[in-house]
Amino acid sequence: MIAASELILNPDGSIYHLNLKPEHIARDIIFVGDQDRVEKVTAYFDSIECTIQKREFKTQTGTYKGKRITVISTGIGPDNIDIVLNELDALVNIDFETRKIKEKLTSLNIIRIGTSGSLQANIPVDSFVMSQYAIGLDNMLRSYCIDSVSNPKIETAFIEQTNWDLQKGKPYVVRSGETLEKQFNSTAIHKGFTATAGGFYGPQGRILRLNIQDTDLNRKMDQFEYKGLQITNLEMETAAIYGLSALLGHQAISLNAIIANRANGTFSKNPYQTIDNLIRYTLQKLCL
Ligand code: R1P
Repeated sequence: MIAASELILNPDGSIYHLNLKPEHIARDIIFVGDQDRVEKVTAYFDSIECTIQKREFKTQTGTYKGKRITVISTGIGPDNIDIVLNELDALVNIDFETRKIKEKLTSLNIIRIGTSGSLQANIPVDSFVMSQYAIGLDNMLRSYCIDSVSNPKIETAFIEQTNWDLQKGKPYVVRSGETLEKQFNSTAIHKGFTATAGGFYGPQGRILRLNIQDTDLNRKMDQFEYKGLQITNLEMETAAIYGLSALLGHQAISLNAIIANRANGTFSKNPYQTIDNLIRYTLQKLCL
C-alpha cells in the first residue's frame, strides 16, 4: 500500500498536481508546453468532454474523428515532466482505493508537440523534427534506476567529445517509442537526436549578464557525431519524457516545430503557423 504522503490525492479523489481522476484521461495523450496551446489542438476536435486546470497543467479530453484523445500542458522543463508522467501513470496503473499497483498495467501513447531550436544549418526554421534519440543534460532521470533504458556508449562519446564537466551531472541518452516513431514518420519530418536542457539561458549557452561554464558547448554539440548520429535540436522536455515513459512502460514520441536556428541565428517569421502545421500533422497521423 502506497502511503498518503507518497501518492497524494486531493479531497475529491483526484491526483495532487494534475487534479485529474482516472476517468478523465484517454490512452492517447498529447503533451504541449504552453497551457494556451491546449485549445489550439482541441479546436480541431469533434467534441470536448472535460476541461480541468491546476497551475500550469491544463487538460482537455475529447474526440477527434471519433478517437478519444487527451491534451495536457506540461509547462516548461524536465522537473514538470517528472510530475506529469508519474501522475498520468498513477491514474492508469495504481488503484486509488486500495493504493496498490494494479496487476494488469496499461500502456499510454504520449505525443509531445513542442517548439525547439535547430543546431544544424540544414534543418531550417519552420521545419519539423521527430526525435529518434534524446540526450538529457538535466539530471532529473538520474534519480531513477535507468540502466535498462540508457545508452552508455553514446553518453561516453558525448562526454569525451564535448569535454563535458561532470560537476554538472552526467548526460543520459534515451530512445523514442518505436511503434509511435513508425506511425509519425514521413518524408515531411526530419529524424533527429534532441538535446534536452534543464534551463533556457545558461544551460542552453545563452549569455545575458552571467558568465557560463562552457561558452563553446553549442558548437561542440553541433559537431558531436557517434556512428552517424548528430544532435539536431535543443529544447527542455524530450529526454525526460522518453526516459520516464520507457521506464514506466509507455510509448512516447516527440515532434518539434523548429522556430529558431541557433547555427545561423534565424527565427521563424510566423512560429504560430508552424506550430499549427505540426498540430494538424500530428492529428492526421494519430488517426490513421
Ligand atoms: C522554452 O521557451 C520552452 O519552449 C520549448 C522548450 O522545450 C521549453 O518548454 O517547448 P514548448 O514550446 O513546447 O514549451
